[in-house]
Amino acid sequence: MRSLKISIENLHRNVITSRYNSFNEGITRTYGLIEISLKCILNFVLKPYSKILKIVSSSTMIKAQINEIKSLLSTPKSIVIVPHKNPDGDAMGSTLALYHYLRIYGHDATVIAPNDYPDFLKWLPGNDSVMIFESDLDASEALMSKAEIIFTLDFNALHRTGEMTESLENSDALKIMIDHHQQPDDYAIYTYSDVSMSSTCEMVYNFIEYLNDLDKIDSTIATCLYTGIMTDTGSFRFPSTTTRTHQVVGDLISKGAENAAIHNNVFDTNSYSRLQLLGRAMQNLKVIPEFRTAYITLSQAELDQFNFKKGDTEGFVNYGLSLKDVIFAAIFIESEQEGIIKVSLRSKGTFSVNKFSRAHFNGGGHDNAAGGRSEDSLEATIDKFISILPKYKDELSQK
Ligand SMILES: [Mn+2]
Repeated sequence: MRSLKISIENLHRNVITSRYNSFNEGITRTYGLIEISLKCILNFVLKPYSKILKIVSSSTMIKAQINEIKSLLSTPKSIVIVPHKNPDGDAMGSTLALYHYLRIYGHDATVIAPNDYPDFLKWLPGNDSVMIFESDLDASEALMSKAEIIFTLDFNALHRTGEMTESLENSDALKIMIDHHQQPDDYAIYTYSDVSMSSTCEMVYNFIEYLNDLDKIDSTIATCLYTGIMTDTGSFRFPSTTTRTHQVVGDLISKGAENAAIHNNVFDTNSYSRLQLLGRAMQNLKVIPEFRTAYITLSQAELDQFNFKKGDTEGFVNYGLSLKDVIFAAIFIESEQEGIIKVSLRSKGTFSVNKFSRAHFNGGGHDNAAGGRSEDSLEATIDKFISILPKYKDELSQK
């Protein structure tokens, strides 16, 4: 069984999959019989073992798909590139890197973000070209309706784009997904999904490599990709950081990414009020030693008191995990505007916060980093959280 699992996982890794045979213009979306039957067999055989993809391809098919994408991109197209709602460094880094890459070939490409993102990402090259769906509805809809291709980056299901979901669902554009989150939905013609990847930015690097274009990566693209890999790996310390990640990052530095400056731009731009808010969050930190769990709360009143701006609480949850012996950390942030409690979860080792969030907080993500939400009050949400922990006693007492 073990060898079967390993070979299947190898098969899954680094594959570009497609559900349809699509040709140059993406108009003829006829099912390929061979592909379908292979898909059925593989889905049936793999189901019990597969965590990564429902659809897989053989390596020859990967090549065929790369060639299809290559020919698709060989003439200038109208292209829209979409990150998830509340975009982070990886989402903005990957979409902007792809934007710059596609522009080299004369494509009419635009990044449309579902909503605004924090200031610490606004220095990214190409930032001024980003359209915000929420605040520029008509122009965004116009671009999406004329788009021939839509790339969706760093998310696994269309509803992760919030208000943009319907427009994306209704769009006739050929969709290409590049993402590292678990359990990708089936909406794209081409799905490049790999949950072992550190970041979508590392995958965009691979994607450009598949297209034989590493020499097209200039300092601008390198800067965007470096930013996303750095932020999604917690500055190269999360377990998803591999030898390959460091090789990619090394190459990006040699192509002109200024690593020290990028780190400074992202992490050393705190406002005084953000540090004060961090101080409050640390005072609110609670530890439950029995379950090796730590959690933080921030109420709307506390956010207001410290002049909260989007992105200010980014990374706060990780402080819980920095406690000795703690392997599960959570932060609960009240949002009066959305009428919810935003939940952010982190873990070390094998305890899956993705599963935990899917089961209890309407969310998901990665095994060691996930998000979620609660419609209850802050107090009720905390009560619920604490009451659930005993169910996970065995997993949480792992050493
Ligand atoms: Mn990511």
